[in-house]
Amino acid sequence: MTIVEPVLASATRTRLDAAPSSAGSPGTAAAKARVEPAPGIPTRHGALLSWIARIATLTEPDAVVWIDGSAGQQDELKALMVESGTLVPLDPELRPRSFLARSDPSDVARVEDRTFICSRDRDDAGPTNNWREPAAMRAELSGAFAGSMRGRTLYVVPFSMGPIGGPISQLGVQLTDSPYVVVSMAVMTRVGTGVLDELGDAGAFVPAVHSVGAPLVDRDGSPRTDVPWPCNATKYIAHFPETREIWSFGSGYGGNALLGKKCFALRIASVMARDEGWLAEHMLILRVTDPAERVFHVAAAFPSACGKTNLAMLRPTIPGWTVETIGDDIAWMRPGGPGTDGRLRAINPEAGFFGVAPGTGPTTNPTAIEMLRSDVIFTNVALTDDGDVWWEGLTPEPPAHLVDWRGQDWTPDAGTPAAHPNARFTVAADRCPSIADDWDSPAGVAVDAILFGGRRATNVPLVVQARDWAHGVFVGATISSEQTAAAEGTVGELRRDPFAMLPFCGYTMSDHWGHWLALGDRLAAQGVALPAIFQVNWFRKGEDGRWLWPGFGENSRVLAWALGRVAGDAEAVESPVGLLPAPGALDLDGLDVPAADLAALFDVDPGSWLEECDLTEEFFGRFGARLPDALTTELDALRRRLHDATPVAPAAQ
Ligand code: GTP
Ligand code: SPV
Ligand code: MN
Repeated sequence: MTIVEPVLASATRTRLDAAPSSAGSPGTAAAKARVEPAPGIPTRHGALLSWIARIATLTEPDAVVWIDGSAGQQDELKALMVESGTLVPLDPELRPRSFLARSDPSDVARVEDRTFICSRDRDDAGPTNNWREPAAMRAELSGAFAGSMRGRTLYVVPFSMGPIGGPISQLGVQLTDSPYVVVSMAVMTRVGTGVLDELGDAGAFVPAVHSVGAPLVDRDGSPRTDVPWPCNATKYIAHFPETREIWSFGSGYGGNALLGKKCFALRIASVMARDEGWLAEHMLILRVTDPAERVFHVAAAFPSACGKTNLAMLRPTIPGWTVETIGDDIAWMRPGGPGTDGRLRAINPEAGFFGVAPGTGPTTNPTAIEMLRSDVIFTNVALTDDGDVWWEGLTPEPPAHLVDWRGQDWTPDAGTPAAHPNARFTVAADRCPSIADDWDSPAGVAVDAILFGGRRATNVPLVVQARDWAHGVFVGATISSEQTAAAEGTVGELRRDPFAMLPFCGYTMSDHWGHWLALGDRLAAQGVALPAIFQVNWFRKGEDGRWLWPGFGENSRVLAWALGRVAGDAEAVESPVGLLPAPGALDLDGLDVPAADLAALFDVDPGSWLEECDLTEEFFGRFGARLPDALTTELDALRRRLHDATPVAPAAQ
C-alpha cells in the first residue's frame, strides 16, 4: 500500500498499517485499519473510533486526518488544493482570501434520480422518493466504496448543525476524501474539536460517509493521476432514515457532498423531527422590524433557486422597515419548552451560505454583493483577467474577456453563459452585513408567519393568506414551481414541490403533511398561537413574458402586508383561494407598477384553478390511504369556493 508523505504538518494524521488482505476480499493490499484511542487521536468515543476503522478498512485510504476546526489547518488544506489545481486563488486585493473551484462539467448540481431513501418499508419513503431496500443498497454501496479512497486521505469532520450544545442542535461526523468538501463543511457548519468534546465518550451522532469515488491507485496497484475535481459517473446519495445514516458517492457538488446540509439537516432531520415532534424544513428565516419597532420573525419555503437567499437578505424599499438575516436555506423549528409561551421557535442549523451566484447583483441583492467581498469559495463562476470573479447578473455588461466555468476563453459573443447557471458561493454567515446579532442564538426565534412560494408564471397571486392552519398546510402541500438549475433535469418544467421539500423529505410527503396538521392541532389545543401562513409568488409574468412584479427589495411590501395581518392591522378580502390584500392595504407608495399589471398579479381565474384542482387530486391520489383526510376536505372546499365564484357559462345553463 502506498503511503504518501504527510502534507499537513499540524494535523493529527494517522498512517494506516497495511495488513494481509482477508480471504475473499478484492484488491491486493486491503488495509485493516486500526483507529483506536491513542496519543494524537482526539477522542475516546469507542463507537466513533470503531466506525472510522470500519470505513477506513472498506475504503483503504492512505491516511486519516482529524479536522480540528483551526484556521491554520483550513489554510493548509486550501494551500494543498491550490497546489493540486482544485482551487484557483483570486486576486488578494480584489477578493481577499477567496478561491475559485471549477467542477467537472458533469458534476454541477444535485442528482435527484440518484438520491435514495432506504427505509425498510417502501411506503415509508413514499411515491415521490427513490426507494431502495436497505440491505440491497448496503450491498451496492459496499461495492462502490470498496477501495474508493485508495491513494487519498480520509478526513474526519466532526460537525454540529446548530450551535454546539444548543437544545435544538444535532451532531454529525462526516468522513470524506475530498479536501474541497472539508473546507466547505468548515464554512457551512461548526466543525472540529469542540464537537468531539460535546460528543464525549458515547454521545449520539449521525454518521455520514462521503467519497468522490476516484481512487488514485487501481485494484492492481497501478497509480492513476489525480484531476482538479475528481468524481465518478456513478453516483449514490443514499439515506437510511431508520438508522440515521448517510452514504454519498461519486460527487463533490454541494447538496450531494456537504452532508450536513440537505442529507442531514433535511432528509435525516425530517425523520427525527417526525419522530420527536418538531420540524426540519427548506426555509429561510428572517427578522422584520416595522416603523413602530414591532419585531416579527418569518420562515419561508421556496424551492431551490427560487429566492430564499434573496429574501433573507432583503433591503426593504419601504421607509422605516428593516430586515435582518437569520438563515437562508434551512429551518429547524420546535415548540418552545417549559417556561416559554410554547410557540414554534426556529434556528438556522447552518453556519454559512451556499448561494446561487447568477442573478446576484448590486441592484438585486446588494447585501450579498457586500458579503462576497472576501473569504469566499466560489464554484463554477467565471474568472476575470485581473483575477476576480464574474457571473451573469453581476454587472449589466459582461467583461470583454473571461475564462468561463469550464476553464475556457470566453467573450460576450460566445453564446454560452460564462458562469454555470447553478454556480455558487460558499461564505460564512457572519460575513453577511444584514446578519442578526443573535442569529446563532441556541433557543432560536418565535415564528410569526410562514410563507410558501415558487416560480409560477401564471395563476398564483402575488400574495394570499391561508384561511387557517389546515388550509395553510394544504397550500404548502400543493406548491408547484418551474424547475431551476439547482438539480439535474429540465429547467422551466412545472413540477409539484410540496413545502419546497420534494427532493428533501426523508419520508413520505403525505405523512409530512399529517405531521404538520397534528403539530398544529396539538399547539392549538394548548392555546398556543400558530404562525399565520401565506402563499407568495414573485414570478408571475405578463403575456409578453415580462415579470409583472419588480421583486427583490420591493418584496418588503408583501412582508409588510403579511405582518400587518399578524398584528391585526392590515385589511384583507376573501377570495376562493384565500385572503387577498383589501384595496389600498398593500403599500404601493412610490412604486411604478401599472394598474393593469397589479390587477393581473392578483387575478384568480376559477377555471384554471379548477384545472389545477384536478391535477392536485391526481397528485394526492398517488399517496393512497396515507393522505390525511383534512387535505381532501380542503381540496373539496376549495373546489366549492371556486365553483361558487365561477360565472355559469351560457351554454351550461
Ligand atoms: P437554493 O440555495 O437553491 O435553495 O435557492 P434560493 O431559494 O436561496 O435561491 P436564491 O435566493 O439564490 O435565488 C435564485 C434566483 O432567483 C436568483 O437568480 C435570483 O436573482 C432570483 N430571484 C430571487 N428573488 C427574486 C425576485 O423577487 N424576483 C425575481 N424575478 N427573481 C428573483
Ligand atoms: C438547493 O438545491 O436547494 C440548495 C443547494 O440549497 S444544494 O446545497 O446544492 O442542495
Ligand atoms: Mn436549498
